[in-house]
Amino acid sequence: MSNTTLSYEARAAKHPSAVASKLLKLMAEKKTNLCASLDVRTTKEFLDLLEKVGPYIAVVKSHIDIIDDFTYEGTIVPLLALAKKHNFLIFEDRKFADIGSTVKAQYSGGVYKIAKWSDITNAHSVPGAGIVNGLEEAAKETTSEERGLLMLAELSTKGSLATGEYTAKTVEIARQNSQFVFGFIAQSRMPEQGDEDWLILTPGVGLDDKGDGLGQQYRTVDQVVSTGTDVIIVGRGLFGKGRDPVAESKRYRDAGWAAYEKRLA
Ligand code: BMP
Repeated sequence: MSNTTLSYEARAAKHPSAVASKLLKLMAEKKTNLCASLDVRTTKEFLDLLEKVGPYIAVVKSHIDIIDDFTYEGTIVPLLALAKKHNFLIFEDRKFADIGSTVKAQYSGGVYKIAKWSDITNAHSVPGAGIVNGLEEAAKETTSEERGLLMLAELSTKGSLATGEYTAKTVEIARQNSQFVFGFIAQSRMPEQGDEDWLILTPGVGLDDKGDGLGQQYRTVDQVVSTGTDVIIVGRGLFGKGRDPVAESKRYRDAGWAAYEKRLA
């Protein structure tokens, strides 16, 4: 049976990655496959939005380096408290892309210390498999908490170069460490061998817009879930100009859940 027709609970029970298992369980319990991408410029906007959408999401995705007034105490400590209160995972969308030794330092150190607080992060495959090893070492040396990595196999943007051979090679890299790497940022299902169960998290999801004038391309919730997406990533569709984040996060949660149930049936 293909993973897309298995329930999140069934996949949680057999997944080799502890982070993936936790996420699948959480989605089943909370009945949501929504990841909110909150790309805002201040800690206050970020936390206020998160307090509103928290009950409806499985994951929050951050770009922590665009927050002007970032501090560990002021931004991360309350973020961790909200994650506990509303039961969601944290995904820092860092898109690492350097040699293993450099990403190791970038993931654990600097101002942001991402490995310390983010359950999930992601990486480009362009440097080859060393990037995964560097990140995994950093996670192990930084924390005893479970950490997971997503590889960027495809992008949502117009003219993306991550296609064909590049995407196929990205899956091969993931395969070399399929515990730490538990899935992909992608627009479609990736090939699975044996017991493999890649989680597919898909950005470029919007119910009202087609694009943003800067290369972003939106597909609907039904389109992405029916083609294999496990988690929908929605940003401006939730909190863009004139939008009510509570109403929109309920709307995307309901659409995401209905599409998932349709896929199971
Ligand atoms: P929005 O829904 O507002 O367009 O935001 C999409 C989010 O997903 C952004 O944070 C962007 O960095 C991220 N993203 C994307 O849009 N396409 C990709 O292929 C990969 C991404 O991480």
